[in-house]
Amino acid sequence: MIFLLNSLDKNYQTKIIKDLSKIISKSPFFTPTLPRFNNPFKIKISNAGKWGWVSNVNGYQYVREHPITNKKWPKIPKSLLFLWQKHCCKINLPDSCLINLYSFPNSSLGIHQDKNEKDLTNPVLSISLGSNAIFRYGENKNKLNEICLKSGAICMLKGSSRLYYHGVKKIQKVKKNIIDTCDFDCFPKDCRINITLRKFEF
Ligand code: MD6
Ligand code: FE
Repeated sequence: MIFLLNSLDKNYQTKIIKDLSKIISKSPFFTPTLPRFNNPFKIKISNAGKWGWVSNVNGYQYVREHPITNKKWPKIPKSLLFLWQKHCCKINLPDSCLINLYSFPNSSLGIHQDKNEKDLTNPVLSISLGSNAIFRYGENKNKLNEICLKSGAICMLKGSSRLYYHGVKKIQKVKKNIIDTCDFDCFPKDCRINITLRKFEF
């Protein structure tokens, strides 16, 4: 797993948060549920791009439409496509952008692998914004490393780390949360947002 801590400056983070607010105005956050017993995740999600990741009683899936509005997902903003081109690939662009919302204080995300994509040789790129995440990752489920992902951090699953296990143990409030500074009603106070860019189709 590759970590680029402090990768994005405040201006760039602000631009992304503004672009996200436009996505959320058309495609509101919703609570996914776990496949087996249908119990809710401790985060909310939304998507942009041709394919949006969802989870419900039927399993994990990539779908073309928002499950509540039944509308197509908004386009992935240029600010995010540019980061993919810079760090992953100039030619093949992502067709899926998952937006995870962690509302302080008790959001978390279980240990998982990202393996619902058709071609697992394509990388996954993630961007962290707002509150800190205590992020756990590793090749082996029982031997995980821990790192603090702050606002502006980029991380990537690529090459030999593509199928690493990972999850968010907890969220830590920060003194100055850049999302609060931006003052958009769609984002709760002290939240963390994580964006993951992927190529779902071949
Ligand atoms: C999160 N991230 O940071 C959850 N997946 O909130 C992920 O699940 C993730 O950070 C694939 C690649 C990078 C990630
Ligand atoms: Fe993941």
